[in-house]
Amino acid sequence: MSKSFTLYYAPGAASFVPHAVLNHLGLPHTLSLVALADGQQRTPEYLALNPKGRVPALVGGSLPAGEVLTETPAICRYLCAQKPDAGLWPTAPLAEARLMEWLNYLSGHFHAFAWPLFARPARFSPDESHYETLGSQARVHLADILALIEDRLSDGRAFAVPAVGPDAPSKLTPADFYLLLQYRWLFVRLGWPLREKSAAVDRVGRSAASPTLGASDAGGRKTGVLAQSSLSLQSFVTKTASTGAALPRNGSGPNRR
Ligand SMILES: N[C@@H](CCC(=O)N[C@@H](CS)C(=O)NCC(=O)O)C(=O)O
Repeated sequence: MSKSFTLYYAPGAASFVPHAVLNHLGLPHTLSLVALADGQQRTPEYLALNPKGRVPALVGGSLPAGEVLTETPAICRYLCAQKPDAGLWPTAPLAEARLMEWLNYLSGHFHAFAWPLFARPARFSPDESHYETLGSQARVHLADILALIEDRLSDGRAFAVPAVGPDAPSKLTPADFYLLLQYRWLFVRLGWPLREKSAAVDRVGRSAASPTLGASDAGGRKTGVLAQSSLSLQSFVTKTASTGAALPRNGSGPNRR
């Protein structure tokens, strides 16, 4: 039996994405909680493991002793290489490039820039009186990003990476798990009525929330990655339909900023 990976994670954080990959591929793993709200990511012990002070971080499994892998796209790449036949990481050059295009955009633009502008304004200004302005700018950027993503997905594709020919149809990839997570951030933290306003993102998010993610045990208790990562699929599905909050209007198009 192959050695178990350890994923350092926090509920609802970016670690959801490699966690979903581990689950989907059936790779043996254990989870190690890093309580972000308690500042555990900045303890000397965790910083010794991951000097970036962030989750996710991956150790163990097939990684050589002492290797710590960080950055969501890199971790996903490594995990998918453990089970290439599962096809979660496409090998057709254009499909692979499209996947990297998505992961770069979601992790480098959405997650690293627009989201912290809203969720971590102190990273952008030490002056608290700026936070409200930063928050409204964040909403504009996030609305633009969502509009762009919605536009990309509205050609009816099943998943984020489009079909690149008859031999490479649109298939589930780690980008779909990332989309599902960020979609939920927008819903939970900003209360955006995504189901009505972003039908295509909603459709792809639901496809990614596969039975593996939402698995239950015999007693009906949620056991899948959605439960472990505090992503309740049920509340995700029902609440996205019922909120009445308004989406901010776009600036002047997705590519303006
Ligand atoms: N570029 C990293 C970003 C990871 C990241 O920012 N993780 C957040 C949680 S979503 C975190 O650990 N934040 C802790 C902090 O900022 O103190 C990746 O893609 O994995």
